[in-house]
Amino acid sequence: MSRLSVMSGSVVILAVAGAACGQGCTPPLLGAVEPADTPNRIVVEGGTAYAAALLRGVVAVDISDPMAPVVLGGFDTPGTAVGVACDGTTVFVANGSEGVYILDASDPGQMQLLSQFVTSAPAYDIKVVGSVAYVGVYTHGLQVVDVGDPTAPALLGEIDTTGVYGLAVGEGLVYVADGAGGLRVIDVSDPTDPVLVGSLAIQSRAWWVDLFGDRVLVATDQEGLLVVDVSDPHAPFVEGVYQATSVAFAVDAARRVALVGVGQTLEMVDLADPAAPRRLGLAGTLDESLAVTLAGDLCLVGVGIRDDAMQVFEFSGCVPCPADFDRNSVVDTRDAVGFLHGWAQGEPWGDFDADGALTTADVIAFLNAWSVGC
Ligand SMILES: [Ca+2]
Ligand SMILES: [Ca+2]
Repeated sequence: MSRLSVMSGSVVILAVAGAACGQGCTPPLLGAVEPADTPNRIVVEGGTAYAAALLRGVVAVDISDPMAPVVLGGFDTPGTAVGVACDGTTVFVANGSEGVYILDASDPGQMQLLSQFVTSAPAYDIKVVGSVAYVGVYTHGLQVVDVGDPTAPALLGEIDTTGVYGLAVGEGLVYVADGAGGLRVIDVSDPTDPVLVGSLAIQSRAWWVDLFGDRVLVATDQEGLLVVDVSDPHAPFVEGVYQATSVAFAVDAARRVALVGVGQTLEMVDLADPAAPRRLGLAGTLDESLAVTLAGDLCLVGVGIRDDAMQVFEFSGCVPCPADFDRNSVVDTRDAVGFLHGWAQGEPWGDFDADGALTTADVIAFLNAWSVGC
C-alpha cells in the first residue's frame, strides 16, 4: 500500500524518559492533537512541530507542553504535502506534484510563502543541511538544490533512481529508500554531480531510512526493518533484522534505540547489538503510524487512515540503564570497556552527556554513572 493512499490521519507524540524499565515497557502517551489531515511526516524545531498534513498542507503544532499540544496554524499548499524539513525559521515542504514550497515560519502560526521549486516528478521527501536541500523526487530520483537564498532556490545537480520514498543525509552521502530499488548510497560531495556509489537490493520495497552511526536502518515491505552496515558505502550489507513491517521509524543513536511504527503500535527497539535488534516495549496508537519523529525524550507519531492525529509519547523511561552498556543486566568492567571503545571510535553513543560533542566529559559522565550502577 502506498503511503500516499492514506489521506487522513493524526500525529502522536511519544516520549520515553527515566530509568530502565526492562522488557515490556510501555512509553506513556502524554498528549495528542488533530491537525485536520494525516501527519505524513513531522519535524521538530525548538518547541514547534511541523507536520506535512497531506491535503491540509503544513501544520505547525506547539509541543512546548507535550501534555497539551496546540495547533498554531498552517499553510495550505496546493497539492499534497507529503514531506517536510525545517532549518531555523524556514520550512521546506515536499509537496508531491507541486514540487517544493519554501516558507518563512518566523511566526509559526502565520507562515508565509518565500518561493517554490518545480521538481521533475512528485516530491516525496526533503532534507536540508546547511544551504543545500536534498529532494527525493519519486520516479526521478534525487535533486540537490541550493537554498542558500530561500527566495531563489536553484538546482545544483540530480541523479535518477527507481522511486524515492525517503532519504537520510550523512557525511557527503545521501541514503535513499528507493522503493523497489532498495537502498541507494549516493555521493554528494560534489553537489553538482551526485554519483551512485552503492546499492542494497531487496525483494520488496524500501520505504524509509535513518542514520545509526556508520549504519542505516531501512524499513521494507516484507523483509522487516533492516540494520545495514554502510561503513563501506560501496558495499552495504544487512547486519541485523527486526521483524516488523513499517513505513515510519526514528532512531536515537546516542541511546541506541529506535521507535518503530508497526500498524497501530509504536514499538521500541534496542539497537545495542545491531546484529540482533530486540523489542524493549510498545504502546498502542490511535491509528496506523505514518510518521515517527524523536525530539529529546519525546516521540511524535503521525497516525491516520480512519482517524488523523499527532500523538506525543515519552520514551526515555524505557531506555535501559546507560551504565549497563552491553545491556545484559549486569554492570561490570565489560560495560566500561564497551563504552570506551565506542567513544574512541567516535560512535554516536560516545556522546554520553548528549551535548553534541565527543569529549573527555563524556568519559567522566559515563564512569560516574558506571560507579553508581543500575
Ligand atoms: Ca553489562
Ligand atoms: Ca558530549
